[in-house]
Amino acid sequence: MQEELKSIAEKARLEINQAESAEALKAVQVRYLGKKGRITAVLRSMGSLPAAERPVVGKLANQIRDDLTAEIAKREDQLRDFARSRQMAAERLDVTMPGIPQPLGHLHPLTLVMDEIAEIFLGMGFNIAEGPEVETDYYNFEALNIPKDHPARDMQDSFYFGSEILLRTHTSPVQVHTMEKTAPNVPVRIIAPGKVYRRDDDATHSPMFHQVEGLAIDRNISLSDLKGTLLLFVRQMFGAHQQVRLRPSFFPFTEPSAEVDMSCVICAGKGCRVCKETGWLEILGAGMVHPRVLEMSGYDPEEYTGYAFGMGVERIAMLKYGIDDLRLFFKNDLRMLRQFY
Ligand code: 2U9
Repeated sequence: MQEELKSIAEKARLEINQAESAEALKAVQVRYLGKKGRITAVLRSMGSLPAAERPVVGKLANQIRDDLTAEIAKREDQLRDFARSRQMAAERLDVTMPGIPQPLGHLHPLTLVMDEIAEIFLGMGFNIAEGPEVETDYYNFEALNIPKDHPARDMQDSFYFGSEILLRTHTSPVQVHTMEKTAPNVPVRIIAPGKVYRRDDDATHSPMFHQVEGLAIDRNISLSDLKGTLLLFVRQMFGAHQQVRLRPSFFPFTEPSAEVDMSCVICAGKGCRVCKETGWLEILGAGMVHPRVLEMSGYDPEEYTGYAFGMGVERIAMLKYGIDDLRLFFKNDLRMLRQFY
C-alpha cells in the first residue's frame, strides 16, 4: 500500500506541474484530495490493513496529502504570476510610439473679430457687459425710447414669443440693465458684444448676427469724446492712417445721431468701386444718449451725458478681410473658415 501511495503521489505531482490554468489545477486537487479523491480513498480503506501497518501508512498518507496541498498552492501562485506578466506585457506603454493626431478646432472668424474689437475697447478702459438673448419688450424697445407704434416692433421685424417677450434685436438691453444696476454712479464705460436676431434673410442680412455696442456716461461727456474714441478704434482695427467722419442720422435712443464712416480700406480715400467713388465706407452708428433714455434708467440728464455706438461684427469682418458675401460666415465651409486662424 505504501508503494501504491507513492506512485499516486508521483502522478499527482506530474499533473500539478502540467496544469496550465487555475481550473485545471482545481480539477487535479479534486481528483486526488477531494472527498472522492484517490488519496482520500486510500485513507478510508486503511481499516482493512493489519493494525501494525496502520500508523505507518496513515503517517505517509497524511504526509503526502500535506505535500500535495503545498505544491498545489505553489503552482497556483506560479500560474497567477504567469498571468500577471502576460497581461503586463500586453499592456506595456510604448512611449516612443507616434501619437494619433487629433484634429484641432479653432475659433470662428466672427469670434476672432469680436474678440479683437473687445480687446481694443478694453484697452481704452471699457468693461465687457453681457445679458440674455431673450428679452422683454421693455428692455429691448421701451427703455430705448422706441415707442409702442414704432415699426421696429412689428411682427415682421422681430422674433416674438407672445406679445411681450422676444429675441433681442440689438445688444442695447444689456446697457439698460447695466445702467439700472449702476445708477446714479459714474463713470459708466461698457461694451456689449453678442448675438442679435432680426427677421431678415438675404445676401446682406442674416436672421442672427453679431453686434458690439458701447456706452459711456459721465459728467461733461461730449460728441468730441465719442469721435476721438471711434477714431482710435478705427485706427487700431484698420490702420494708423485711417480717418473717420460723422454724418447726421437718426436713432430713437440717441440725439444727435450719426452714421460713422472711415476712409475706404481699398483705395485709402481716393475713390473706387467699393466706396462708390466717395472715398468713405460706413462702419457704424453712434450718437449722444437721448436724455429720455438716461432718465428712464436712473441718470439725471441735467447732470450726466453720455455717448453710445453700435457696430455689426459681420460688416467689420467683411471690410477687414475683403469678404464680399455675408453668407460665407454661416455656411461652415472649412476652406473659408481655416483662412482666419
Ligand atoms: C443705450 C443707449 C444708446 C446704441 C447705438 C447705433 C447707434 C447703431 C447699428 C450699427 C449697425 C446697429 O448692427 S447694426 O445694424 N447701431 O447705429 N447703436 S447708437 O445706442 C444705445 C444703446 C443703448 C442704453
